[in-house]
Amino acid sequence: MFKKKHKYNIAVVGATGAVGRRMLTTLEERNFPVGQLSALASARSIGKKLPFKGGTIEVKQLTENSFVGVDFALFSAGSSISKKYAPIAVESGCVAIDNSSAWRMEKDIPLIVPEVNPSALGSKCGIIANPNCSTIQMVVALKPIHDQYRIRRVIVSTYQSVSGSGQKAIEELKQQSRDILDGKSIQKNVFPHQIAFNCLPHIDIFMENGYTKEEMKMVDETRKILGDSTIEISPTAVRVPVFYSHSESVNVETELPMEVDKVQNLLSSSPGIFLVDNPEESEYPLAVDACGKEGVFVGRVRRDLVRTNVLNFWVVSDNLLKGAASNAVQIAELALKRLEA
Ligand code: 25A
Ligand code: L14
Repeated sequence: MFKKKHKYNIAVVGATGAVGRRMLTTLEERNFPVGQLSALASARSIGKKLPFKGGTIEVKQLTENSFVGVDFALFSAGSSISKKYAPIAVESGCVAIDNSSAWRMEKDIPLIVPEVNPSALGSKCGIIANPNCSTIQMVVALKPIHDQYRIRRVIVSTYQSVSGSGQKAIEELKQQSRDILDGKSIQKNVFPHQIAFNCLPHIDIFMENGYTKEEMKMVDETRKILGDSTIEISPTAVRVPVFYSHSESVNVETELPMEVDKVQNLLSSSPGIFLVDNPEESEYPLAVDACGKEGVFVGRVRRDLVRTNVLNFWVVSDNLLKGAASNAVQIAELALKRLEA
């Protein structure tokens, strides 16, 4: 790996996308020590200008030579690009932080949420995988509960915003909403059904077991990140007509009995979590409030009606930030700390 420096050269692959743009703003907002920055995308976007630190940077085409002299490469251009180019980046001496699902479940690839399993990074810094957005916000909330009470089972339903499917999906929700209100017929390109004024229990592809790949990512990645393959997880992933932030209803069963106020205190003192739990004043986490923020927001913490070792809560986070760009930049910060230690 590269040596400790004052500033680091960064490449963002997929810089024009919904996540790539947030990677640029997050590097800026978190004051990452950026030296040279390259914004890379497909040939379609050559010459396009993206805002960075008060100026603009010009988008270049991704090629095999894009990583020469680069220290950190942040990928968010889909799995096939990551499969091909992340090894090339590592070969050129980069730490490659990958937001796609391409490398997450590979045995030797660390899958990191800095608040949850920083030690899994180890000293090896080749490809580092950024987990699935729905998984990240859930494990940030589950980690303190698991440490204290030992989780046995999780039943989760997600309410996922359209921005998870990229910029074209955001446009599709806008256009369908306008067309329906104007009494016109709608176009479907990104989603298999009308998404405006509708809910689709279908994210990513269906697997042979009847679950979707998004649901299975939540099962497999949660176990890998929490380092416990015995946790039972029962997921349902649903796309809802919301632009930004994913929400989740989580039912968690633990080995030891829990008390609501103790769990609330535990959550509010845990890294990355903000407790918003004042139902008398109609205060609970909301997608529109979480949008643009880096935190994971938890509320509606309540006991199961009968059992003392089961709780329900509601967790919301910006899928493009903590679910993708912010977590990726935090991983880069963690890798830097290891380097400087
Ligand atoms: O294959 P997968 O894994 O299923 O992933 C599919 C898609 O999901 C998104 C991402 O879409 C990805 O392509 N995605 C992946 N992980 C995600 C996550 N965790 C995620 N979304 C949310 N959370 P996307 O549209 O957001 O970004 C696609 C980016 O990849 C670049 N790209 C595609 N093919 C490439 C490539 N880069 C290099 N080589 C290739 N062969 C793609 O670049 C984009 O940056 P582009 O040049 O094709 O740009 C697309 C054009 O889209 C417009 N646009 C995008 N965002 C905005 C926008 N316009 C205005 N505002 C925006 N915010 C631009 O016109 C841009 O030029
Ligand atoms: O595995 O909400 O990171 O469509 C990113 C986008 C999962 C689906 C991933 C979405 C995908 C997600």
